[in-house]
Amino acid sequence: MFNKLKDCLVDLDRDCVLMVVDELLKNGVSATEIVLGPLSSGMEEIGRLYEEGEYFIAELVEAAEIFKEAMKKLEPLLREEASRMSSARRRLRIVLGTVKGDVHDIGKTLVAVMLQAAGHEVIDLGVDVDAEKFAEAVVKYKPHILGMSALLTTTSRYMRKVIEELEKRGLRGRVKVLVGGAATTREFAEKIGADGWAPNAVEAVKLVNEIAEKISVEE
Ligand code: B12
Repeated sequence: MFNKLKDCLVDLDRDCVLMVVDELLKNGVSATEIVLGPLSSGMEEIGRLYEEGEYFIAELVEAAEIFKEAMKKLEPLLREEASRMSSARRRLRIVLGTVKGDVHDIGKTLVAVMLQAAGHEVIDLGVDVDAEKFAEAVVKYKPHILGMSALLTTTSRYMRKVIEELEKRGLRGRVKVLVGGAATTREFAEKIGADGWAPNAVEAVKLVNEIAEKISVEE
């Protein structure tokens, strides 16, 4: 049924997606597995079809809408599941945003939802966020963590600029910088001087919880 769900999404069949999501839930599959499994790999496949010239921007828009509609049903369950996986002793404050020039927000929002559900405070700056705005948010909210998302190769390079802006303003030592999004890798994160990287929302929560543990031990 996982394959069926992925196929329904790739075929942009909204009704089929919602129906199979219901069936999977009825069969006891977790919302986290559904979102990070077939729905995410369906989006990846849609990206591939776009790259190969079979799909166009209209199909990407449609896929995003279907994904968001499925999320309406899944989000309350995701929150419940993420709250159960939380083991952090300390609630951290996280400023999150998609970097300048990039409007992809599905993955970033998913990370925000799961982090909040795991007990952390999230300030979501939205999309197309420039280095100045990130730096100002660090001053204003005093977060423990700054999280950046990028889905485009071109915009992922901007993450380095944000880190440089923090350095320039003497703020770099105040926050841990985490990066993610389809255009990033662990190696990339290391290269630009970030403190961490995660491939998906569950791993992002684990990473933040690890940082929370370290902070509470240090204090
Ligand atoms: C849907 C989509 C769109 C939608 C976005 C709608 C929206 N509201 O987000 C729309 C139609 C707007 C769009 C536009 C474009 N897109 Co687009 N899009 C996609 C697609 C198909 C799916 C993205 C998605 O939502 N995935 C599902 C989520 C759940 O996964 P995720 O984002 O990766 O997030 C997870 C992890 O990465 C991680 N994570 C994410 N952020 C963070 C942050 C932190 C801190 C951490 C720790 C973890 C983390 O956790 C998340 C949850 O598990 C991808 C394909 C792909 N392979 O990603 C292409 C893709 C990203 N798009 C692409 C392109 C080229 C474009 C356009 C340039 C097309 C054009 N010519 O206009 C524009 C750019 C617009 C812009 N300026 O941003 C390319 C990018 C190629 C590249 N390497 O640069 C891709 C890869 C498609 C492809 N294969 O060619 N797109």
